[in-house]
Amino acid sequence: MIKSPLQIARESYSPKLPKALKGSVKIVEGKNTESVADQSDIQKLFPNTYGMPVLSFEAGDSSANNEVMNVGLILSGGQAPGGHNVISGIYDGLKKLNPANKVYGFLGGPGGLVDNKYMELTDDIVDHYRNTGGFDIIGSGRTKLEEEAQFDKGLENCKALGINALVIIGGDDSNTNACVLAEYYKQKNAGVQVIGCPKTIDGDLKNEMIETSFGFDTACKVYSELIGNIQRDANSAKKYWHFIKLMGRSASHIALECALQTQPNVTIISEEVEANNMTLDQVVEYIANIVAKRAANGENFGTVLIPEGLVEFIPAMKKLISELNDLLAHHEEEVNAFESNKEKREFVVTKLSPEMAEVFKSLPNTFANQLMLDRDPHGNVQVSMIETEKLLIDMVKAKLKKMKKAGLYAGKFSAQGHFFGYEGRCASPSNFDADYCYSLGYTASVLIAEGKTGYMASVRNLTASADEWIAGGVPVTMMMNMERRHGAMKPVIQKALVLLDGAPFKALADNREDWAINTKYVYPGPIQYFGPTEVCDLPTKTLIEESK
Ligand code: FBP
Repeated sequence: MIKSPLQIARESYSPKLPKALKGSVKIVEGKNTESVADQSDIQKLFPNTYGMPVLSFEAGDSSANNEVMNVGLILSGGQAPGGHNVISGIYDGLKKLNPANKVYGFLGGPGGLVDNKYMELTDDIVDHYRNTGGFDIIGSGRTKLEEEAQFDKGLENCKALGINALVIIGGDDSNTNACVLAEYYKQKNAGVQVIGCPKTIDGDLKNEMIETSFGFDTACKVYSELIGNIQRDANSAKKYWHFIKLMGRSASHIALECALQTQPNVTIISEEVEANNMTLDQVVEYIANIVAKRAANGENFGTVLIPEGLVEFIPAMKKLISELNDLLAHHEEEVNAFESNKEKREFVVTKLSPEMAEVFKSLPNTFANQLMLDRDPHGNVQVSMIETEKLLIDMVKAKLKKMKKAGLYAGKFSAQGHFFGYEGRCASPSNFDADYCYSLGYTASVLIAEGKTGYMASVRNLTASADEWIAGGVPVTMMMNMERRHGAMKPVIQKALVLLDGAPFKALADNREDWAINTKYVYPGPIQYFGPTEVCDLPTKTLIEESK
């Protein structure tokens, strides 16, 4: 494989570790824990893994197991920068404990465990991937591990390889499944521990003990560089409005972080749209009014950041999507049998409630077609396939036309649409993510050696220097509550949406009127890997605001 000069230089980067992980590690047990909500339900469902204490690591005498251990790794869900460093952290941690320990990677995500597709990781392989982006070392996938038959097959495959522990590197759904698996193996006394690692660029797997998921930092820095570049172009040419949709699934953390980094003219936050019960038309009106105000100052250009999950937070659209999810689950074959989108739409209208049929019919055809696309394996609408940025451009254009007629707008509106998501998911991890991921992986190896199961690796105090980071483990049951999924109440890790009373959102709300009218763009530039720490090692603005 041909490597770029940066890749070659990055190979020798030594990720920074918290000082407690540099030598022998002593485990300190905190208080027993409770789930965030629905305590008695969760306790009943997880009798063997509920209530365990939070663990933190200190330098000191270790009680870790030095016997030979074999560990299996699974990368689950969408790619996030730093996954390879989680793997190298686990690998180095385990090899340090005993060079005879073996690490296997299950291929192509959780499905690899069930289908017994794996490879043994060796020095040569791991060295090749250190500090690189992507999940290509073993691949990822979105197969859901939720049925006992899958757990039993996985156990059989682990036993054949002498695997004593699995590490599942994934988002909230994957870690929920990891916890169910941990409970199942513990209840069976199967001798296979399960540890989770918090991954997702979306930033929505976080709580009191997990300050951020890995990959969020790098992905946001990549998008912010691109937004900054676009803003500079907009401010130079002064002729386009750029509507930029940002990945992040339901939560708007990515849009919010990028807004704090680049100070665009408009930032839509889905959670606020929902809280204010806004209609799509009101969102459009909000944007159009800012376009008109800037035009009055002679500025017919600007930037609008749009979270990809927006449509799901507009109450009428949310209701429509939920009806469509049910409908498509029950009539998938019939819908797919139609040749044209027109026929599909006509069929769908007959199955929706009268109210939602009207909403559906009022949508532009391309948008309605996108809402009918296949769901993901978790039954979610694939928001990355919905071109909200184009929908908003068309609607803002139509609104401005009306405003012009009414004498409320005198300007030119020409817009470009963008969608940033895949550009950042496999980027070379920032120093923050390279260090954080390596520390998470190393932490997972300690949890395994200490015989723990049902824990998620946790590294906290992330706005301090890496030396001062606090590593440990958090029982996954602590993050759980009961939620309705596919028509039944299920235990799941509580998803963290943007908090409207949180410091990062307040930092946006306090400044957005100023940023809307006065051009106050910030141009963050590309991620720096070499150079002064105040340029290269900065955490996200979200973490900085939250730690104030
Ligand atoms: P995870 O939740 O699995 O980390 O995935 C994140 C994400 O990038 C979302 O932001 C996006 O909506 C989704 O994956 C797209 O996934 P896919 O490429 O599989 O459609």
